[in-house]
Amino acid sequence: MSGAAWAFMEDVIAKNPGEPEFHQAVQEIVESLMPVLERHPEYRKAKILERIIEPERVIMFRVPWVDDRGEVQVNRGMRVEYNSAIGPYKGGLRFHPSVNLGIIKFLGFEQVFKNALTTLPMGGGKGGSDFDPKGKSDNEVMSFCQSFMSELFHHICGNCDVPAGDIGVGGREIGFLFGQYKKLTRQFEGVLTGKGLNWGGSLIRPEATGYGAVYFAEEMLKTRGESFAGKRCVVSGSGNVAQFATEKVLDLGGKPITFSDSSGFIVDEDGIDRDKLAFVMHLKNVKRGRIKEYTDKYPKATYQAADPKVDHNALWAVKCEVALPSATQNEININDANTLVKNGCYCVSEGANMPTTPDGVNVFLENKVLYGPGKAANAGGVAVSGLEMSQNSMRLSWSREEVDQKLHSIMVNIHENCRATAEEYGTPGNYVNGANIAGFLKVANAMMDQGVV
Ligand code: NDP
Ligand code: 2IT
Repeated sequence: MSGAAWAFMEDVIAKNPGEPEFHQAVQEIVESLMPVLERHPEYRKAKILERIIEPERVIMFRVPWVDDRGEVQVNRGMRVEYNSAIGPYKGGLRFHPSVNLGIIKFLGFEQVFKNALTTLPMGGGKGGSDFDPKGKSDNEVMSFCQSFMSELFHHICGNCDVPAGDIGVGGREIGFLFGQYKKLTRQFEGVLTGKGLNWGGSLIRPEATGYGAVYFAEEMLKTRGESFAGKRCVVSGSGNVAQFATEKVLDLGGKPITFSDSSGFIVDEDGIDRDKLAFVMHLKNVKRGRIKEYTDKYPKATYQAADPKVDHNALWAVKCEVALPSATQNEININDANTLVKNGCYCVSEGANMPTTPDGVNVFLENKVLYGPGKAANAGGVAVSGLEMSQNSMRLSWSREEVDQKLHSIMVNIHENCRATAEEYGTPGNYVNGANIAGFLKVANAMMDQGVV
């Protein structure tokens, strides 16, 4: 890192103590942007970088609720309204015990650039809670969601801030949150995306992130005259993104062989076909079970429990050509990246947000791996959220084919924009720089137009 970038980061770390994921996300952007700031003294003068890393607003609140035993529980809720230069704040809500302000800030920060890449008019934001939906009854999840929305509704609306799902927040949670918003405001509006199909949701929204990550990988593979046909694909996670990434890999003739959750992972050397995927979808979405149960149904597959004591994730030692990390941040470290490369993996498309550590990213770049960073590769989810907002405003809904075709062309565009921008700034093939610079330029120019606000 250059001296100027170091000095900048020292200030960021001092001002935002105890937020390592946020520092990590900012540092990557700062490194990518140094050549841009050199070319554009007007951004330096207007302190665009200093302003863009500062959230416009942070809201933190108490979420009290009563569990099934009649006991009072207290969680913490938050919403980081990061940047509204190009549209209303837009980004998901994460419900997971690990949630803290630093994690929500890193996610909100990444969202600003990601949303700009979609070409749709959406600013960036993120929210969530340390609430753990795992093991809770539907009634407890509803009580929590209602209490969470009883505060959040003061801050969101269809034209100002539009949350959606993320880890631990899917169709069930969005339903409870929407119901409470409507009760409190008497407004039936597009204030959340990922809604049910018969009350304002968009076709293809559940599929969009996973499909989009695979469309992005397909574009990267095409630059080397390759396709998914016959490729062994290692997928992490077994939630929304992992499931639909797997579905699209099958559509394109690839061979998905793994799923994971926080307890461990399964490997199915015969390949995960559509019937097996349907089993996983039912297991995870309806039964809310664990991925280990896959081996009860398909005994030829193997299960390995996660080992938090080791400095690698054994999932990434499964031999593959394509890796689709789709669980959580920092799930691929430098050891995992080296193992993937050593075993012949040459395409990594990130369904998750920031799943690779910075030294892991360097391994991919040094080894000329086709590496699609999350803020480009997983932008399909928020892009279809943007399309859901458009349909809500027009009070109509598009067909499955129409939305999928728009998603596909958005992902092709994002890929081309990242590719061309990386080349323009002297780092051909580096999609990290391409995504960071292209996303930044759009937001920075809007901020320049709008004055010091
Ligand atoms: P889900 O809650 O549907 O699934 C999350 C999956 O990841 C589960 O299998 C979960 O396992 C696993 N997981 C979560 N936390 C950890 C952890 N700390 N260690 C190991 N495994 C973990 O979430 P999504 O599929 O929606 O999200 C997955 C990733 O994709 C996240 O990084 C999210 O930010 C990103 N993303 C999601 C988008 C969306 O539209 N949903 C859009 C863009 C990005 P377990 O059940 O054990 O917790
Ligand atoms: O990280 C993400 O892009 C999401 N969780 C989806 C956000 C959205 O508003 O659809």
